Amino acid sequence: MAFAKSNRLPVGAIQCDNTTMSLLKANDYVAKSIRDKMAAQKTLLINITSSAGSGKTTLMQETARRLKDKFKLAVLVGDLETERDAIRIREAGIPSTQIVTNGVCHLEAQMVLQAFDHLDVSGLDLLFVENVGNLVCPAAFDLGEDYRVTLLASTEGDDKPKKYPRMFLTSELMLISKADLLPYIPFKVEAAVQDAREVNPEIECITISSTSGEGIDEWCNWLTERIQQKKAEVAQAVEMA
Ligand SMILES: Nc1nc2c(ncn2[C@@H]2O[C@H](COP(=O)(O)OP(=O)(O)OP(=O)(O)O)[C@@H](O)[C@H]2O)c(=O)[nH]1
Ligand SMILES: [Mg+2]
Repeated sequence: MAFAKSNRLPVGAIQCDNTTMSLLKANDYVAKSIRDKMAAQKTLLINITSSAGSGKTTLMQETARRLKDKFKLAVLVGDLETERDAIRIREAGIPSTQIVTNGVCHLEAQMVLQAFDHLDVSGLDLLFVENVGNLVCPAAFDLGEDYRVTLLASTEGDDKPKKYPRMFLTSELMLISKADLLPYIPFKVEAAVQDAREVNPEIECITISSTSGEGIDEWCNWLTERIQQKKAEVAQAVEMA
């Protein structure tokens, strides 16, 4: 199957019905207002997605520990129930607010916008949104992010990029997580990367472990470059206006 990145839909895909389309259009409208707000304050917004339990919150904790003295960071975190992830992230030393979706399997832009009433996002260099753990529905909802980063844990199997293509098609970076477990399980990094690139030839890939620290410097460098790039781009746009 061929994939087109421009409209974030596989070529030849069946369009959803009108009700779903208007829901997604309304979401895109709110996502644009989030994108404009983040541009105005030069905040990089990253949407972190994955299946449940792939290591998103652990990575947020590790990233907080490494970057909190260099940049102003915060995390909005979505889950069906409980405030557990936000508590874990706050324990790592940065602000975090939990969005409880009450059973909804993804975050929508309106939920993120409403959460800004509970989390001070002014002056942030980087805002992460940790999405609900699910490789399906979160792929369809733009949250106004600059980049979508998807974790694929070694324990999930290397076949997932082709089975859940839309998430990998719409992501700029795939993090192969839990690399410390690779010696014990039949996960082939090259196979996962090849499948992800057949879905999305532009996707970048980094192999990481929050446990051993493998790849975490590369991840933090990737973030640092993009924080600086965003500030430079916004400053240039203001100058030209
Ligand atoms: N071996 C290993 N375990 C990890 C690593 N990162 C996270 N874990 C473990 O994986 C489990 C799930 O980690 P979380 O960070 O809660 O995963 P999550 O993606 O935030 O989960 P949800 O928010 O429920 O979707 C926890 O028991 C972590 O300790 C890693 O790099 N290596
Ligand atoms: Mg989590």
